[in-house]
Amino acid sequence: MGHSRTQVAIVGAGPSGLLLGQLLYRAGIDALILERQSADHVLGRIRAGVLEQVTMDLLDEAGVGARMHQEGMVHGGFDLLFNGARHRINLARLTGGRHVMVYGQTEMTRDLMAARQGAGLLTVYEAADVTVHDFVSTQPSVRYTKDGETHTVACDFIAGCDGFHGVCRASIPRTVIREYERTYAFGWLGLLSDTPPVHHELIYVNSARGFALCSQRSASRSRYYLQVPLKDSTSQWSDEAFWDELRRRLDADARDQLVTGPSLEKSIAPLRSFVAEPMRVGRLLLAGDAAHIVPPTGAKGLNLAASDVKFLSGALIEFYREGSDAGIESYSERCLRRVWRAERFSWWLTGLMHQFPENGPIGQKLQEAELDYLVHSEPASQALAENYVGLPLGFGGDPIVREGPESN
Ligand code: RFL
Ligand code: PHB
Repeated sequence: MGHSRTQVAIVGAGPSGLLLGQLLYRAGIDALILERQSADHVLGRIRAGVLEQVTMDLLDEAGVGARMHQEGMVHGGFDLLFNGARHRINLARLTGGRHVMVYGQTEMTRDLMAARQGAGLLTVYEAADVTVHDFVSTQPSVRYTKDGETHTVACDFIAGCDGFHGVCRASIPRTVIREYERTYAFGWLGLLSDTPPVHHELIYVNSARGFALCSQRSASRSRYYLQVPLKDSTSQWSDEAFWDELRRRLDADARDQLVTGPSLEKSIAPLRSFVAEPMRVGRLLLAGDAAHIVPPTGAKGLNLAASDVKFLSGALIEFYREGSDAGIESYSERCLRRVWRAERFSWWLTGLMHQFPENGPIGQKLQEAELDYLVHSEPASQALAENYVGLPLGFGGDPIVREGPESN
């Protein structure tokens, strides 16, 4: 049985864990990362594609932003397609010049892994049976098995970056943590292909046949999604069936432009809205999908993970440099304010864009009326754009109260 010590034990080597590890390393704080899967498995998961400014800035701060700036695609807008017609949401104009970056989570993870390896830092992949202990004390520890041997790591803090199905949140007594959840009756069937994207920006589609999304990873690699019933499996969806259904949900122009090809990957992701409160119990701090899930419609999941990590790394750096636990104490509250705003936005956009059979034809008509309002009202477009590019980290000071002469 091996014994060792680190300052911060990080469970999970997804974007949250790797980004936290890199920021701590640059601040001179020692961290060990434990990951259940192999590195190849982690890189094989095709997930997010849209980064907000907060995430881009944090990648720069971690010293891993170079390839993103070179290869990522800056998008100043996206299209909403409904009632057979497309309308552009001009993010840059509506938000005073802000934009998003289209750069795959896979590539971001690859950059973080390379930086960690380059710095000679330890990530234990295929760490089995990870357990967390004594986190409501100043001497927590984590235990894991690797190649049949059990290891105990003593630490000051445990960072639970182990995603929705991880062990960290599950180890917190139910009396201390409250979970809010909604599951949806449909999922997203995603297809990745080496074909040029149908459009230079993203297209979010509301159609009577269900939601669709046209996204991309590069000038020659596309990512498409279809809303499908939760009971569907990928084996029911041949590439042909996928492309046929996508064509049916697109407008005539996009249908003509669409280039199809063999899929490189196909998977179904269930949709969920979920928040666990609080995000810290003693010296166990949850970050990213371990604490909250949003349906992917608003492209917020990875970006929320990044803002959690920003707050968490800041709190830990403050603790080690200044001996202050103020940042640790306020961690959960600071994160949750931003989390709930992103939950609200993702919930709303999901409700607006997907088919809910229980709402019947009137549901479809109401969605179309709201979308029509959204693209023709400047304030409504602005609210959409402001949320899509990402609310600023410190957003939320005093409420804005405007008083005109008529309010006397
Ligand atoms: P992850 O990526 O799930 O990583 C958690 C890691 O922890 C490991 N783990 C364990 N390790 C040790 N011991 C255990 N007991 C463990 N249990 C689990 C896991 O193997 C894994 O490696 O969570 P993290 O780091 O918090 O990152 C969150 C993001 O991955 C997620 O929010 C986004 O992918 C969500 N998301 C999107 N977010 C965006 O911001 N923009 C998007 O455009 C976007 N599109 C998406 C998405 C998620 C999707 N799916 C598949 C859910 C599109 C899709 C289809
Ligand atoms: C993606 O490219 O995977 C993607 C883009 C935008 C979203 C969700 C997923 O809202």
